Amino acid sequence: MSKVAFSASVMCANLARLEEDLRTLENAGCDELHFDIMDGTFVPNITFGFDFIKAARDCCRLPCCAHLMITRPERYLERFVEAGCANVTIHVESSIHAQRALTQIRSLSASPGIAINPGTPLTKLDYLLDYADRVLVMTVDPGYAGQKILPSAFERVRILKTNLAYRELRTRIEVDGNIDVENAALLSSLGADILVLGTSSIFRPGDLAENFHGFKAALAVKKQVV
Ligand code: S6P
Ligand code: MG
Repeated sequence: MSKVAFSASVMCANLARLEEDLRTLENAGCDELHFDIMDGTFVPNITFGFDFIKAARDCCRLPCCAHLMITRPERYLERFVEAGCANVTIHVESSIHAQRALTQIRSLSASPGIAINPGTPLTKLDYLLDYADRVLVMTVDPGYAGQKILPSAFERVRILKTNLAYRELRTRIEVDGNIDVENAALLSSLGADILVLGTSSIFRPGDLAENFHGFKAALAVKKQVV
């Protein structure tokens, strides 16, 4: 089983002491930061803008990844890269010309990702996989932290992994939503490469660094039995 990467969901951090939380994550060995960008239209919730990402970027050296849950994301790709995002992920449901948007992200020297909602057939990705470095498989309907995983997530990751292997693509699979130890172990055994860590794993009562190390250790143990 290959090594998984850990992407911390910033919307789940303590925003009143953001700098402290981000430095803690960096020192603990987290791989990247996951920024959920919501516009109140594509999803019912509203979150961060460019200035927030810039401020967070200045607090630590972790790569910043934008998960754009916004309508017509192509309007803002340049702004997110300019704000410091190393990866920009758009939703297949929100962009009519997704291939063009993914190509634009790459031309801006950022890494393109394509996200897909639980209710969208995986076949929608067929002609886009060649243009993305990662596929973000939503394991809950997007909009909020603290939801329960949808059981279809497991089969979707398995099918996607098989499809990528058949096509000899190295596109990474990221999973997002209720990634607790059990789900993380199973999803990574099925092919998930990047785990988004939120309230189900590290952002819970207790010390953030200890929660992170505890999650990693518990996952390593769990992976031996799945
Ligand atoms: C949800 C968003 C996610 C959440 C994260 C929360 O729309 O895309 O990135 O922030 O999944 O994690 P958890 O463990 O609370 O579900
Ligand atoms: Mg997300």
